[in-house]
Amino acid sequence: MTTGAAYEALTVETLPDRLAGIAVLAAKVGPEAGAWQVEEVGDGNLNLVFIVSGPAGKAIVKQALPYVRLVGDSWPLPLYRAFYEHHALTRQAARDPGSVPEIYHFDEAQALIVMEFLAPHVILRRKLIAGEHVAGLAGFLGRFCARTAFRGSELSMASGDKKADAALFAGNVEIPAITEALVFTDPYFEAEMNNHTEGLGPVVAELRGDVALKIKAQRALQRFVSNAETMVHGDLHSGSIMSTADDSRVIDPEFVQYGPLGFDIGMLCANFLMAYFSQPAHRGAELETYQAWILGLIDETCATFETEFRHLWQTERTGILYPRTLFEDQGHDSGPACAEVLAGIWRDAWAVCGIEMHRRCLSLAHNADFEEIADPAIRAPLEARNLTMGAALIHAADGGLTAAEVCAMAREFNGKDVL
Ligand code: SR1
Ligand code: MG
Repeated sequence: MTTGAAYEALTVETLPDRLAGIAVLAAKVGPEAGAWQVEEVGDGNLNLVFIVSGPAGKAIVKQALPYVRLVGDSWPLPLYRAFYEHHALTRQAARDPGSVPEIYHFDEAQALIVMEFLAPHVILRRKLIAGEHVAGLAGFLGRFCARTAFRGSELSMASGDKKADAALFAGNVEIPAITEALVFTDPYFEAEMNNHTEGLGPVVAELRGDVALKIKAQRALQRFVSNAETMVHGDLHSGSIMSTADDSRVIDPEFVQYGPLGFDIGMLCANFLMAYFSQPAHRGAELETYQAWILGLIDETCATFETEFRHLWQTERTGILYPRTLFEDQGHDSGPACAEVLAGIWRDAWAVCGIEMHRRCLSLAHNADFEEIADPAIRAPLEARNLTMGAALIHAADGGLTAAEVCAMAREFNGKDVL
């Protein structure tokens, strides 16, 4: 068993010997570590991910590396992110039961988490690229975002508990710093690690020359770093969701921090929009119906979020914010207060949405939806639609945008020849 030993990255060869002493892993996979099969399947930007299989079943071992995997050891990254991921998963499991994989074991020194092997789940982004449908997806994600947002905030939590939690997660510094730079800032100037598809030059120049846009993006960053409203997942894109045809789970909350209530749903909608704009390169005859399904996801995810948030407002508003003593107990309807909180959530969400649409085409770490379009002459015009809609969203975010209006914008930009 590894507990107490100095950190060492696992390999396919060393894993069975090194983890043989973890009783819960042996119980899930089989008692003879020599009979385990190990495969490294990590395709994300940061970590090692192993599937451990044996006669009794399978488990996942996720281990942090001391550097950014995508870049190499020239970019060191603290191992402590596994500690925060473990705490985030624990809280998400409590706030939205069944939404995340079950944790079997956590080893802080080895920065590793042993957790449930999800099968036959695959990364949602792969399904969206392949044109597959996932029943119940929007309901699941809308509820997840609303429950984790509401139940992690002072709308629900006791003030002391929330402050203690915010203090705990405040130690996660370098990982959110990636978001501060890569997501909010780098897209808007020629940052060192940036890259974009050839042919996008005029669109990129226009974005970077739009000072009002930069101010709005920086305003969103200001809210992201200073507005500790709730515990956010912090990286809720379609690569952080695993689905079957009718079941989904959220994974990978290592970018956890306290942040704006609307952050996660904004980032999520951006990833649906990028799936939408990239579809012409991935689909044939089914293009229109599949794109309509993706926009339907946005609509339904946002509607479910609102419904669930309002329900929690009525049934679980036990924190210091907008207390019943101040409203219902005085014979005053708190509905307008809830509407105002929701309006603030959507302002943040749509700004983040536009910014995420920019960073995945301009900064480091693009997404497969566009990257797997091999021909730049096909990719560039689709990314251009995505980039220009992102800018329109950021500009319009303060204006009370609804999900239906966002979907209408997407349809409009989808028909435009921006380049
Ligand atoms: C250097 S890390 C790049 C990206 O990968 C993660 O999944 C986050 O999305 C991060 O922004
Ligand atoms: Mg991740």
